[in-house]
Amino acid sequence: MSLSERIAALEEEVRNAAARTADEVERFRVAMLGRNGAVTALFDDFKQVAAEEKRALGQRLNQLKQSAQARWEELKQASETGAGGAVQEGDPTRPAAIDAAGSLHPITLVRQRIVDTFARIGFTVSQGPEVEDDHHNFSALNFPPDHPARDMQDTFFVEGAGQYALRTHTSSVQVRVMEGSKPPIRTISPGRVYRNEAISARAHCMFHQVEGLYVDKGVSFAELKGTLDHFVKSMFGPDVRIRMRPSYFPFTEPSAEVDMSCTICGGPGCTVCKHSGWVEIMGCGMVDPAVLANCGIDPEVYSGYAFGMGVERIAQLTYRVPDLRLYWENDVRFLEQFRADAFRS
Ligand code: 2NM
Repeated sequence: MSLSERIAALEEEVRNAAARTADEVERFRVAMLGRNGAVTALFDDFKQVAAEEKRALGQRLNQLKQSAQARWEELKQASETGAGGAVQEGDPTRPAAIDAAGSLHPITLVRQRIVDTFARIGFTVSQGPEVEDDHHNFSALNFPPDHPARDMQDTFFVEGAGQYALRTHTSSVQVRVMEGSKPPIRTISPGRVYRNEAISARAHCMFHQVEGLYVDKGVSFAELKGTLDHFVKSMFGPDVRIRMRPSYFPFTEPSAEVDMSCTICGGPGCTVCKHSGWVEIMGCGMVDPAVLANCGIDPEVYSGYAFGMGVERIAQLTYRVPDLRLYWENDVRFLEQFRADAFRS
């Protein structure tokens, strides 16, 4: 390689030189400008150059030495200030990564799916206050004056405002709908509810409900069952079945608990269904005629069904959430697992 070519090669090397640490900067200096460095070696060889070439090559050689020194200063400064200007990785003009973008909460996602399922079959959506009076939360719903749910132990009462409490269910919204409109009424009320309970893996003092109500002439228990069967299949798939067990609520007669076949084990039994093959998902029943009358609807003319479910419970079965406390701890390792569902249209 001629001296001219070796100068060109070193010019290129100096231009592209990178060094992150002080050690690397020093290695660059030694390799180029040290006593046995590449630039120094060229000065030795320069002595051999023919007289007529000396002027042009000498100039280039001096420039090379100057740019190697300048580059060394640059690298040294960058490594000291941590500016990193010496090392260029990737394209600095590319758009910022959006890895840290948030998404919808699993309770929001599941509540939307529940609401959409009922909206598609003609249910409207009703909302009401979270601070309720005794009439809408208890009395109109047929709770006797001495019912344990009215106890301080179970309900958060608003201090200094005796009859007001945080609603314990969204049935209070449905009382408002029945009082304010005429049948046919077909509505669901999603929302937050509050109960004075110790927080555990299975219970929280605040949770979300979706309650449903259908009032018209001739509404039957068979329609209730068919609607809930459709709902469960649309949420969990066509192979899921439901069953009903007799139960009791103050505001419905007859009343039932609804179980669905366990989606975790598919029947044979697991810890989620406690080896029964069935998991409880909601309560329901025919609206008690006394409740209809309390809300200004003639029970001789109309009948109705109602149901209520906990959104946390439905989400738990959808996503296999092992502990209800996970919903409100805001640990991103939990929350980020729902990103794919949140951005699915
Ligand atoms: C449930 C279970 C059974 C219910 C009753 C009413 C109303 F306002 F019509 F009386 N709304 N929701 C109801 C019935 C709620 O939740 C477990």
